[in-house]
Amino acid sequence: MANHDSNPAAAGGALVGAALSRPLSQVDPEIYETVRLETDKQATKLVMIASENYASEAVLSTCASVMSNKYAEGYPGKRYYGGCEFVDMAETLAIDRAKQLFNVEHANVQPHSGTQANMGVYFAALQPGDTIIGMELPHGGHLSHGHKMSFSGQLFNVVTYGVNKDTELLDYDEMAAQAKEHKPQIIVVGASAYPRTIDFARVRSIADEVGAKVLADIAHWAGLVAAGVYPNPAPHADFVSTTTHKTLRGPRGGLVMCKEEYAKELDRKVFPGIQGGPFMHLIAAKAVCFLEALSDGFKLYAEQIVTNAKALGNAMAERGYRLVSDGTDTHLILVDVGQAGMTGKEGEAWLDTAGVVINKNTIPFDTNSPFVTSGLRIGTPAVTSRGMGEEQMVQIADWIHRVLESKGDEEISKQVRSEVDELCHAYPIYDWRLREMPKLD
Ligand code: DSN
Repeated sequence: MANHDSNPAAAGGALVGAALSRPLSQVDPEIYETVRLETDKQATKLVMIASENYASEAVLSTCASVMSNKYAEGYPGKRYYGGCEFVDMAETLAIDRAKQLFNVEHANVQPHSGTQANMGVYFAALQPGDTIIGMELPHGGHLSHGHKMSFSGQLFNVVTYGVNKDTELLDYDEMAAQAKEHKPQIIVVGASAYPRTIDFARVRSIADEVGAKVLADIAHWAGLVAAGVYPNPAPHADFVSTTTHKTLRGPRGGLVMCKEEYAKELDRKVFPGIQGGPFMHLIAAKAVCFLEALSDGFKLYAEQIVTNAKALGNAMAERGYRLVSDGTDTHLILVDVGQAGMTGKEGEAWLDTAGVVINKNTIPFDTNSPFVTSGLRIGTPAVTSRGMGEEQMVQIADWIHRVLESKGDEEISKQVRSEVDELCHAYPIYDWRLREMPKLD
């Protein structure tokens, strides 16, 4: 047994040994309080930001595990560090499960985020100055698909496509025309605020006509794809990228997949091209998430996400709101609140006070800036994780309507806030954490 009395550092009260086991509440009461407040908020408000979810306790506890301490630059069996035998096991499990889940030839589980997953693809398939085609941000696209503020818009020549003005559905004819004219090296398809399915076979044939590769970014739909309730682009795309924390309900992180022919180059570009040491705690947690997503229960969960989004959309439409593209096939609805005489910014703030957390979002051809917007993006992944169903979606639509119609009236917001609180208590999540996180004196 080690004799701590003989260790001058331990004897002097230095932060070593058992002193590293002090609880957060003692070590850093200020950060403890932020975690406690965030926990309380997530437990008692309706989280309806379409890109958020509640990861399982198994996923969260893996994120908080000692895997975080380990350096493992390289890939399983080919590391630049000793002592990698257990993280190798975890990463291999994550890779095998990702391949099974999305039916792909190759998976790299190391990207720290979705943007880094996309960066790995661009660097593997493009040279600076090459041309990419991506969806316009106000039409539902993503910054990393070529926005001028992102590296993707700065390093590459970017051409965009959008949705049809009348139908608000992806305009494949425009994509094809742009591809013919600009001869891109990659067509990027994927979106953060597009409520409909994408015809990946059609994108493939547009790409084939001009000799382009296809990158399908399924960050928003990954859980739905895994469960078979959204089309899988894998048979049609050269590369598939995603995050793991949205509908897939895993830890915060990225994942990138490809056909075998690109595997070596893609791996090289992820590490050492754009990243250093992989986050082994998150990779282990991704493995847990993929295992969960392979279960029959997850399929039922994903189906319910879409059923709930449809129910919410119908209930909003019945209350007079216009939905972009007239509905949804996915986990989110995009509500045109400009038509109802308010901005997205106002709606977001009013609803937050009433306990419904959503985000303002541009709608196609929006005349307001991204900081103001005419739309609200509302998603069902997190409330579905709480076990809520169609009945609760109608109730939520009613609350949203009451708050928006009253333009955030204080009394109505207070009333709705208390009703939201009651519903959240009836559908608890992480209540174990609330019990374990008492307010400090
Ligand atoms: N920021 C994410 C979203 O909310 O959709 C996309 O990366």
